[in-house]
Amino acid sequence: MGRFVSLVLVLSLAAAAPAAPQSPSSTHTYYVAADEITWDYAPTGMDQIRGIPMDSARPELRQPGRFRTAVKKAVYREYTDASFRTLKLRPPEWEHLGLLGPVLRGEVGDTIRVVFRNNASHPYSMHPHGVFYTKDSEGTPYRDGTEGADKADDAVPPGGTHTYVWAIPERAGPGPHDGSSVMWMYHSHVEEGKDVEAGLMGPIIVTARGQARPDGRPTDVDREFVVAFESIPEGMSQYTKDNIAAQLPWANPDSVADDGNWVNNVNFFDSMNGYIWGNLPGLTMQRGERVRWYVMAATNEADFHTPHWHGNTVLVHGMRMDITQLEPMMMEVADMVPDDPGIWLFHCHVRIHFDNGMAARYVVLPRGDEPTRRALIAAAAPLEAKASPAPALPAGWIARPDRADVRRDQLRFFAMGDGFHVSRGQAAIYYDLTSTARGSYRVHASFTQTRPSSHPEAYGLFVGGHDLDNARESYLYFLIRQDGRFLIKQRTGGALQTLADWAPSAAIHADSAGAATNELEVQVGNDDLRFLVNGQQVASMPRDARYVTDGVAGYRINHNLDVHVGRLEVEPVGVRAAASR
Ligand SMILES: [Cu+2]
Repeated sequence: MGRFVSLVLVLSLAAAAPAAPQSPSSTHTYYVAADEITWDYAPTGMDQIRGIPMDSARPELRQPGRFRTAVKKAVYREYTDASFRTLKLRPPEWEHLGLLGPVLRGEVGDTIRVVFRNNASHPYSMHPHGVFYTKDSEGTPYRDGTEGADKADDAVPPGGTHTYVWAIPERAGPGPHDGSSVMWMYHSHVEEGKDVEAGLMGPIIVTARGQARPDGRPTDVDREFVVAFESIPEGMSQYTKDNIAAQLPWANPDSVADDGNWVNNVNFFDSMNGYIWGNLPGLTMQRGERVRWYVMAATNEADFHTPHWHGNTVLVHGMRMDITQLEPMMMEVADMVPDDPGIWLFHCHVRIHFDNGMAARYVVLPRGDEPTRRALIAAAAPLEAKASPAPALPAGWIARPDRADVRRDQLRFFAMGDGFHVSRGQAAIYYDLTSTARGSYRVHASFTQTRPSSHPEAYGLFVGGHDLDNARESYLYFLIRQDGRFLIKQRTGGALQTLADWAPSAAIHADSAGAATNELEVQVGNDDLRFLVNGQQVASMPRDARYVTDGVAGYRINHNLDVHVGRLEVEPVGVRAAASR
């Protein structure tokens, strides 16, 4: 590093999980609505298991009477408060829940309180398994000798609201042969079958007393996944008639019976969390982590499943397995400590289900083997990146698109592995206000472009950012692109000043296939600014007052790119420089 002396201070900007503080015997309040949505079982349009377009992969999807993969459904969605105006964005680690409702959780001794709003067109409810409920919080209409307020929970009418209160006594928590946590499901139970097939199902995770971290994860678990194996007959949902009317205009919705009809028979979607053929995103973990899988099955006579993990084994009730079993509405917990890095199949082993797309992939990243990590992340990226809906930004991160009319959901920047992934989207800068640097410092990060962009688009670092939330925004940026060229510019308000126009450099790893990794670094020294790619200096300029370098550092990624970025590291250098400012 020449005269630069690295201090031990390294700002590692990991994606911290949002923390929900848990005090002794707390009540956890959730605002959950039943919302009608269009759900796509294959949002990437691909059979991701074989890597071919869904149309050519699955000709049976075009047979008469078959719905497209996007159909009307109802799902449980979490809102920020009782106004039910703002959806609570799912953190990246729960993006894989897909069709499932939010994770409701607590420790033994706590209470879960759910304010439920029915935004749908049918009466729905929330019926929990396992936890303690009184008759006004059971969510099921039947002749149980109750009346009045004790019936308000049974079937919440469209537009109605009901608050369910579920206590978590010892008998709702882990038993003698369980680990530190167990999962229960919740689902709508007005017309139980049709409601569940419509999509209304979700998980409750109960952790033993005193064994949950602030974010709810058990203290002896590093990563949790919830996967529901659901053979969903779209011919037996609350929305069958709507989907026939929308998709099969030649059929008469009213003449189609609910059971055993042709629409039912051809429209089974054998899904995992509502995804078929490997479209389930986000099952990524590190070698050696303590991973807890919670699996469950849906409600109908086809819901007999045998979840099978390739590549690694699990412990179920203390017994070693690589496959477990589920009967309708059953729940199991499987603990894995993956020792075998790779992209692995995770599927139902019941042949008719596997043949019909009940398959996903999970990724085990090695520790320390950087080339293999990057290769795995790149191979898994096209799937992760096109997951639907758009994942939330990692905690603490801010995106500023160049254009004011770009919506948040047009940007995809999310935690992946130990860095971040940016895909498609619009040109933007991404930053975390904690990565502010002053004086003399170096900023660096690795960038892996995972596939070519149709026209060379640029990505890289920015430094000296200030006023990033208003029209006076200013920052200095250093970008590269897939044709092996680099650029240095400064943005001040609306004005752009070119400091070094696009020029080729042999230091840049350029690959005609568009998949290359480059380490970019900006060094702000006492007297000059230096710009390095893969450790080689490609440009330098005197440090003077025209270039503002004190401020926020971050990433700049232009549009139509798919780039994995490593952690941004900001290191102060040179004690003399720091002291002089
Ligand atoms: Cu199955």
